[in-house]
Amino acid sequence: MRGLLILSVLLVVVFGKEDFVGHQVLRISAADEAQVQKVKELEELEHLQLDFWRGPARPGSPIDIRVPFPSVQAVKIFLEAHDISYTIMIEDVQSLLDREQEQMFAFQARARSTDTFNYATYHTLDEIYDFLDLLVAENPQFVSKIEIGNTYEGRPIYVLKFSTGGSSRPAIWIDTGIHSREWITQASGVWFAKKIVQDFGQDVVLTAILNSMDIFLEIVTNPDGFYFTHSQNRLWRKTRSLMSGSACVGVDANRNWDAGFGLPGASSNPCAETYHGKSANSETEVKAIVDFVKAHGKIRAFISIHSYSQLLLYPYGYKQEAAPDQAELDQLAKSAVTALASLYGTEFKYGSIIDTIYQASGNTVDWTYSQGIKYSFTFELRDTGRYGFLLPAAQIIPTAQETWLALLTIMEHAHKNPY
Ligand code: 0X9
Ligand code: ZN
Repeated sequence: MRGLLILSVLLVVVFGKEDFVGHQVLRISAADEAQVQKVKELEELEHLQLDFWRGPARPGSPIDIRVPFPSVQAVKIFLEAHDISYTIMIEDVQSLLDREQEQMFAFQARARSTDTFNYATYHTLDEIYDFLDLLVAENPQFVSKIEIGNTYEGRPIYVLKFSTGGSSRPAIWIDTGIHSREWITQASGVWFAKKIVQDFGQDVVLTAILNSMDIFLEIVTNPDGFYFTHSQNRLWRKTRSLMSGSACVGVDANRNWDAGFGLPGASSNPCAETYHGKSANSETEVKAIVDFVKAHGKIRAFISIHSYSQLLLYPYGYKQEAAPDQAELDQLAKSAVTALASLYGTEFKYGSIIDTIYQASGNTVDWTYSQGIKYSFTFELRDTGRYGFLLPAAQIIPTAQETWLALLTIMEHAHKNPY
């Protein structure tokens, strides 16, 4: 315990990392719409520096908030005064971060092949970028790395392409990590990449898919943010772009797309975690994908992976209207979550974004759907809030394995139902 304390003090002093000592994650159960409104009032109080991990949504669905140490008493008193019930999900955020760091440092050796790479721990940006190169070098006929653009801070943005040949085949797109703090997603992305290489030629379903379609996989979709989660603030969500006229940094890359941009379900406040940015596609990380998808022209399934909450979602997020393909998407989502649950019993809910979580405008899959990509889905991986964004590394492989079954279901459906 003492050692941990010293370690965390050292980290702050030496690297200037943001510390989360005494921060708690509270789970609030708002009983009715009036209580939801009260919680939204809390969100408006900027001095409290609250970080909403989940919600606010409809009454009955949990709202998880990270509360900085100096605000803990005030928030609890506010909730009690309004008779709003809550529980403490995480007693001390920093102690989970310390455990995560210890786990990472225990496995520091740089992998020299994708067989010795440790899939059961979290990795830095450099380690993941090295992994991409190893995978390409080991499978030059099958895997290639495409640079689709550069980040705000100038880092290259890479997409892996898995292709058995042909020219301009229809394709499947998968991205992870557009929200940088959702580490389970980038870690799962790495595992998917290795899985695709291992299973091609072995697994009948995957092999059939790859004999007529390509797969594109963007593992680190927000590289600047991801770098920042390692170097400065583990809980950074947005991009790292600077805004003229504001001291706050970054845009929510899942509110920056050109579908219902700027409508309710995003914030116009640059300091907010759901800030939509000054215009659609203002973020180079978003624009790079937009340009790629348009130039490709044959993306048939687009799957954007987030955490947490255990959900499989389809459009729309920005409006209440049912998507024209709602019935088919709903059936497919049901099959996918059934496949996912078959491995470890993990239960996912499914439905449209707006019905299942909350209104989210300018989100990725509303835009891809508007471009005619029928099989546009978004996942929220494990867990349901015990650890939230700080999912222990021991859960990386099981999470990736179960998610892969759902991905295969969607990819196979897209393969068998060409349009
Ligand atoms: O608010 C979001 O962007 C998503 N939740 S998260 O905790 N991952 O930030 C929910 C929006 C629904 N859309 C997608 N997941 N794409
Ligand atoms: Zn997310």
